[in-house]
This record gives sequence, structure tokens and C-alpha cells, in this order.
Amino acid sequence: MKKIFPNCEGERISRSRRSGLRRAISVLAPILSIALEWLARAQTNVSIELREALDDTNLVWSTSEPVAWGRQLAETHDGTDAAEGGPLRAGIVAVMTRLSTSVVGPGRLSFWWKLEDAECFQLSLQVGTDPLATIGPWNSGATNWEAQTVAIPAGAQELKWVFQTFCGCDSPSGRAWLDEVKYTPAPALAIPNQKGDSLTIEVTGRAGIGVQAEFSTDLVSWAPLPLAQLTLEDGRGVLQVPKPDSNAFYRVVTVP
Ligand SMILES: [Ca+2]
Repeated sequence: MKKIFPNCEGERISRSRRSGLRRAISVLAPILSIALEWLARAQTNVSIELREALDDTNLVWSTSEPVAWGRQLAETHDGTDAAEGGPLRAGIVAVMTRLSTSVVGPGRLSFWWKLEDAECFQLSLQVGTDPLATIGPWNSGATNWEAQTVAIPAGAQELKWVFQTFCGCDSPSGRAWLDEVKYTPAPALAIPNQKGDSLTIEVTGRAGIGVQAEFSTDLVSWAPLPLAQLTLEDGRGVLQVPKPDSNAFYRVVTVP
């Protein structure tokens, strides 16, 4: 007698579906792989172009939709190139585009920025969730290039320039620009030796920056150590200073 397997048809269908799925995966996998590779290469190219536009060779950049930032040559502060965000279309409140990079603080960040329309748009710099600097909205008309310098707090920090719209549907579209970003980590100080009447102070930081060593006896008033200003060649400098009669604190500050 023929044995009936009620699930056979279902099993055949299931096997057929699995087989079809495997065929689909075998066809789609190479396409997906190529697409992901193309996307990764495109993101790398954007990051390289943004680094070129923004001039700090130590920073790695990323940008997000709906309207990503990119390098252009028409509107710049340094006369060569700058990053442009937008154009964003006003009327879609809170539509925004982000440009971001990461640094390790403490340090000092400087940059130039500009808004095409400061009435309907806002450009802000955020460190984590804290806004450190903002231009627009509700100012009148376009801004000119403006310089900004902000202190970056200690620790690993994500820096985000956020460009967003605020006006109604009939408002014009607008763009934002950023140029000449420079991040200078605060120099670090160590005292590896105390011999006789002198101290050895070792300063490390970004190669080429100028530093001044200072001392204090109360952590309130700081005075420069004589002859303790130097440039950190290769990211390192060593000072020999007289040993003080009483306990003292030491620090280094960057100088132009
Ligand atoms: Ca530039």
C-alpha cells in the first residue's frame, strides 16, 4: 500500500524555496559584495577629499545624508578649496547634514566657517551633545567668513558640524562652508630628572608647535620660566630649569 506523507508536498515546496533562495544568494552575493566595495571606496574618496579641503592632515572626516558635505573650489577662505554643506532646501524643518571627525582632548580647535543664509539656516559645532559655537538662524542675510577658536575638553571627542534648516516652504535653499580646520592637542609635560640644583622638563606635543613652560606655587598665579620657550622639533623638547627653593607646580602652554 502506498504510504502517504502529508508533508511531502510542503517539504518539496520548502526544499524548492530553499534551493531558490540559495540560487538567489549565489547570484546576489557577488553583486552585494561589489556594491559594498564600491560604497566603501566612495566613502574613502569623500574622506580624502574632505581632508584636502579642510587642510588638517591629521583628521579623518565623515559626512552624512540627506545632503552630504563635499570639497569645492568656488567659495573658500584659503583661496584654494573648502568643504560645502548643502544646498539644503528650507521648509523641511530640522533637516540637517553632518560633517564629523574625532580628536583626543584636551586641545585647541580653530576653523573658518560661513553661511549663505543666516536667517533660515544654522551651522553649529557640537562636541558630543554640547554645542560649542553657533551661527544663525534668525540673523539677517548671509554671513562673511568668521574665525572660531574653541577649547576641546579632555578625552576622546567626536566633533560634529551640524547644518540645518529652520524657515518655511517658500524660503530659498542655502549652503554652508567650512575651511582651514586646525586641531592642536595640548602639549604634555613630564619631569624625568631632578639632579642637584636643576630640573629636567620634557614636553611632548604636535611637531612644530611653540610652547612656554610656566610655574606656580599656589595653582592660581602662573609665571613663565625664564628661557623656557621652545619649538617642539619632532614633537619633543627638553628644558633644564633651576630647582625652586619650595614646592612648585609646572605646566606648558602653547604660544603662537
Ligand atoms: Ca582649504
